[in-house]
Amino acid sequence: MAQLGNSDLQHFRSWLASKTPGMHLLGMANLTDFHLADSIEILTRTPATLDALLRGMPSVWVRGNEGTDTWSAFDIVGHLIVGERTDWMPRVRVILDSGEARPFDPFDRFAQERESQGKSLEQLLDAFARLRTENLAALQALNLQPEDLIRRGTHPALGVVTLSELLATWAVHDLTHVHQLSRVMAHQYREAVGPWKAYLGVLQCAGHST
Ligand code: NI
Repeated sequence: MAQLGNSDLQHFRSWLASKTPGMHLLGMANLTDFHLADSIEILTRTPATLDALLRGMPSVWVRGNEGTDTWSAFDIVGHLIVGERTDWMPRVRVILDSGEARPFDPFDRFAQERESQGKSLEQLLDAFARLRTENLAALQALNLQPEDLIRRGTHPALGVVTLSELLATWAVHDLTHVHQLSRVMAHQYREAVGPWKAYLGVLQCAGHST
């Protein structure tokens, strides 16, 4: 088979993209790896995922954490609520309104301790689902175009970021906390599994942030 030259390959890719809009072209590590619709598929499902996993569960699974100053499932849902209220869509708006000129407000990673106090897990799951629905409606209403996705903003610690990076991070932040939930819940049976602990990857999982 004849080797494709670089320009042939470029040509082939543009042809393919024109035939299959939104198709993920493997190996192109840039904006084309991000598709807003794909991210929205995750963002839409997370409230139902957490609801199915946690609603009505006994307190060992809801309130158990990994030790002093670590988060339980209850804390994680509270943290996701704070993100919906103060982080994701507010930062989208900062990028669209002010670009790099105005840095984002820092994310308060401890706000849920105050805000979740006195609430039930069920109330938090309901609040998360409602806020996520509202935020996704607001996101869709912006009708973002490809040229919007490369717009830039300023993260207070990370420096310049793009709108597509922010939106991709919103989805992967959900996955991070689904991962964390699995780990925190598994931790409650760290000893109960006895010698099988050695085979259970989730019990060896460490070294990443909450
Ligand atoms: Ni987080």
